Amino acid sequence: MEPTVGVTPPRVLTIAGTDSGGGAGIAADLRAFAACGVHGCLAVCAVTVQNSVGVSGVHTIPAGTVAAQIGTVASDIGLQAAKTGMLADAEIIDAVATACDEHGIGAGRTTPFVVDPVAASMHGDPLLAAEALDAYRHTLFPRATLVTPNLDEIRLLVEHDIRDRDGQYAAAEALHALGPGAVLVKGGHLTGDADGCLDLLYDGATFVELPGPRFDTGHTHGGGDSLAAATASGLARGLSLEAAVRFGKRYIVEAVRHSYPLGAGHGPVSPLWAVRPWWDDPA
Ligand code: PXL
Repeated sequence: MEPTVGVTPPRVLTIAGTDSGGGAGIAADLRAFAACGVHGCLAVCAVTVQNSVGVSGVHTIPAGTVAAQIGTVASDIGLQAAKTGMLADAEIIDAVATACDEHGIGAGRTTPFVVDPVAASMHGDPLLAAEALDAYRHTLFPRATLVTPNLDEIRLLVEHDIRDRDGQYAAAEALHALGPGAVLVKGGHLTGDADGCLDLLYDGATFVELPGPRFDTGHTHGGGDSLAAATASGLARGLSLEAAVRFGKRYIVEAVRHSYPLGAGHGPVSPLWAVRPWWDDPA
């Protein structure tokens, strides 16, 4: 018998929804975790019926079952970071907040917590009950180490209609006032910014501009999820917040560069761009 050689990696929990098309949500998160060298755990909040063209059904998981998934993983496996994706409704958000409090997940606690406030799919299909916005503003944001909204989510959360870089700065301040440790205002949806894609990090004291390339692709499904998952992985690996966000940005630039068409609609970013094709090696 041969000895095994595995070493337990850092563990990261995604609290999110499934996408039957395999591009976004938990499918994206778990692949990003694998690509970033961490072990992924999952608390499923909702099952979506979806393909590359749109979302045709949503089935939410009972809030108590979401909380139980978080608790059972945190108490046994232990977590070095957690992130949220599609939480679907206010009852689930409240249950997530309580479970995080009970298990040391959140800003200033042992386990850093990245909140990606998913509200809609790329096609505009709602993934969040409208009345849940207040739960994000008042319950989850104050517990977050980092929040990572896109421009559409920012419009819903703080009513800032961002059109340029100054708008990104103003929105960062408004979002930070809701209480998270830090804010990443993602510029991916700022279509006028033909020169590139600038994300802005703000921790209440310092602004950090994170420039990056913009790619000519409509296939960015799952991009926000992958960025938040990679950033959470960076935190789990012990990086500082700024270093973890840079790690996430470096990862997502390559995932978008390798994005691919799928089905008749929007294809996904490629979360496994870094995986070496071992199957081409001689056996
Ligand atoms: O990319 C945001 C997102 C997150 N989670 C689920 C989704 C989507 C987008 O469609 O379906 C389950």
